[in-house]
Amino acid sequence: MIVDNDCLFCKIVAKEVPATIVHETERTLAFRDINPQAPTHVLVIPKEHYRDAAALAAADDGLADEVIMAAHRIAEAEEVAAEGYRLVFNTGPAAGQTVFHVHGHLIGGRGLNWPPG
Ligand code: U5P
Repeated sequence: MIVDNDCLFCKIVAKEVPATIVHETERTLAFRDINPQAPTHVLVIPKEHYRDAAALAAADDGLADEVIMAAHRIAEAEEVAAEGYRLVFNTGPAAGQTVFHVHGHLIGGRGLNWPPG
């Protein structure tokens, strides 16, 4: 498994940094964002280190699907799936990516504007 020892989210996967984990599978992990932007704001990640969504999809056939399905299951568990939610993969600094371990922001529980800021 690819691990980056300097990566904050790899440390969360290793349980070296605390996080409020809401969902875990063999290859994915999901935890609450420490700075939530909505009533539901969960970060969904592959345990393996990939810098962004494109690197994940290119490197491991099927793992991106697992991340997206995990997000949907969490949305159902949080009871935001029926009304609708957003799943955002900020990709690159101009898009606001600050942690370079791919993560989907699952955001829901309130009305969401479009276009985003
Ligand atoms: N974040 C956490 N836990 C941490 C550090 C950062 O949840 O220990 C969150 C930030 O609040 C931010 C996200 O929403 O990680 C990184 O998202 P992005 O800006 O890289 O898309």
